[in-house]
Formats: sequence, structure tokens, C-alpha cells
Amino acid sequence: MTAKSHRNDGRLKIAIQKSGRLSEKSFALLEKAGISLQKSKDQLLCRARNFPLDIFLVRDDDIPAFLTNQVCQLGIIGQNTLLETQLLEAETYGGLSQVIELGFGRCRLSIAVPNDMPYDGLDSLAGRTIATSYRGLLAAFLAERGVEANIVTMEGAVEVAPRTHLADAICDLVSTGNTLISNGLAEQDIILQSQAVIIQNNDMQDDLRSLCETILVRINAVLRAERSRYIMLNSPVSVLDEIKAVLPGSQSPTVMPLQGNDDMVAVHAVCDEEVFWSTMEALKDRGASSILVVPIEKMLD
Ligand code: PRT
Ligand code: ZN
Repeated sequence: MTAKSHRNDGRLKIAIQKSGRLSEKSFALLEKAGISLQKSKDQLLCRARNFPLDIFLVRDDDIPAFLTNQVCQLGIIGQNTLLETQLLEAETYGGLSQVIELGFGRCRLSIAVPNDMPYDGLDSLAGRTIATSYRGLLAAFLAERGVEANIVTMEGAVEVAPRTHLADAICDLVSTGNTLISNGLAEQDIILQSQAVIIQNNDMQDDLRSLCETILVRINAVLRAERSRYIMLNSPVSVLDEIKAVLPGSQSPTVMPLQGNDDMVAVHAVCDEEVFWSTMEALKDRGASSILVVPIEKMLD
């Protein structure tokens, strides 16, 4: 069998991180989209039992190449990885696009300097050396702002560079900021806000494209259900319009009569956003009662 004929067996291929910060949530997302998987993380390949889909478990840095080489059609990586890859090798990776923001793996790419280094904006970095694993994003950021600095590329443990005198400052991913603090570094400038995204190779065979669409519709539905809430309450008929106006992100609530009570109605609505305590209190203040907010397991328009 040639490598090419091996590639399209009519099954969609998605590449996710084998082990790391994105893997568990990537797996969970596919499962929520109704994909039943045999979880053996030691393998490179994992077949879905109930959908023509195979999952490649690889290092996150390799995911763009799995797509451009047509081994996989979809992948889940951090925006930071996608953008960096595209900046470094525009020609190879220009055909990849981000199709869905997933809301997990949130972090930022930031410039940080030692606490005792005087810092008065980006100009303080002129002529200095900055260590990073994100040469492309850092160079583009500095060039746009006319700052000339030296960049030294490191694969990992970037936060130790100033202590070892390899660099004056660093540019690295930050989530809680604890790593910076424990290394005596202060975060100064944010270059990029990042989260996990689904990426797709725009160049795809038709049979796979329709499978791809099915899975993307499901994933969008999962994400929407996750951030939506179903709200139920009783409202006096007289204040119904006021109540409707307070319901967050809901288009057209269902209004039903309450048996034996002509002055009251039941209102049910899907809210496209979180329902806060303050919203429930505002509803109650306007006369609503028996307010229930419940999560939604699945929704499809
Ligand atoms: O083995 P493989 O190459 O697949 O994994 P990896 O080690 O390259 O990646 P991994 O698992 O560390 O990160 C995968 C992706 O998670 C990144 O590309 C980001 O999109 C995202 N992400 C989210 C993060 C963080 N948060 C994060 N905090 N990636 C790295 N970090 C680092 C940070 O730089 C610091 O060193 O984690 C450390 C702890 O951060 P603080 O700020 O919480 O202390
Ligand atoms: Zn990696």
C-alpha cells in the first residue's frame, strides 16, 4: 500500500495532543460530541467505535505538519502554536485555518523581565537579549513597534534564562503567573491571548469534508450547550415584558398558562449565556417566582 492510498480510507482523521495541557479536554470534547473512544494513550492511533473517525495522538508541535501532509484533516492546538508555526513557515502552513475557538487551554504570551531590572516600556528592551520559544511571534511584535532586540531561542525552561545570564528578559506563555513569580520575573507586555482551537486543512477531499462538517456542527453544539442555561420561572402577566427584557441572551421565551391562575404564566427560555445570581435577583425584584436555572446537556437547532 502506498502512503497516499493509506491516507483516504473514508475516515476523518483528527490530531490531538498525546499528553499535556490540552489532551484531556480534547478527548473530553470529542466524547461530548458523541464520539466513543477506546482510550489507550500509549498508542499513536485511536479509532472511534461509532463514527468514521480516527484520532492521532501526537506532540502538539507536530499537529500542523500532520494536517499539511494530509495525514489528518482536523487538529486541536493552542492559537500560540498555530500562529507561531504560520509565522515561521508561511508557505507550508498558510493553508491551515482556525475554525472553532474551544475556550480551554487559555494562556497569554508575555514579555517578562527580572524584578530588579528597570522597565519603562518596550524601549527598555532595545539592545537587550530576550529568550523565547516563540521567535516568530516575538520578532513580529517587536518589529511592529520598532524595537530592536536580540532573540535567543530556547526549547523549554525559558524562565531560567535571566538567572543563567543567557538573556536579560523572556517571552513565554503564562497562565497563573506563578512560574514567573517563583523565578523573580515581572510580566510586562502581553503579545498574544491564546486558547485551544480546532484547526482545519482547507484542502480536503469531498467525502471527508462532509464528515468534517458533521463533527464541527456537533462540536459547536456542545460548546453552545455548555455556555447556555435553561431558565424556568413564573411571572405575573402584568410584568411579562419587563421579565422578558431581563432574561439574558434569550430570543423568544415560551410562555404557558398556569392552571387555575389567570394572572400568572410560566416562562421557559434558553439563555445563551451564564445566568448570574444578580440576574435571578433582578427577575425576582420584578415579580418572578419559582426561578429555576438548569444546565443543558445537548442542543441542536
Ligand atoms: O509534549 P508536547 O510538545 O505535546 O507538549 P508541550 O510541553 O509543548 O505543551 P504543554 O502541554 O505544556 O502546552 C500545550 C498548550 O497549552 C500550549 O501550547 C498553550 O496553548 C496551552 N497552555 C495553557 C500553556 C499554559 N497554559 C501554560 N501555563 N502552555 C504552557 N504553559 C506553561 C507556562 O509557560 C509556564 O512555564 O506552564 C507553566 C506554568 O504556567 P503558570 O503561569 O501557571 O505558572
Ligand atoms: Zn509542544
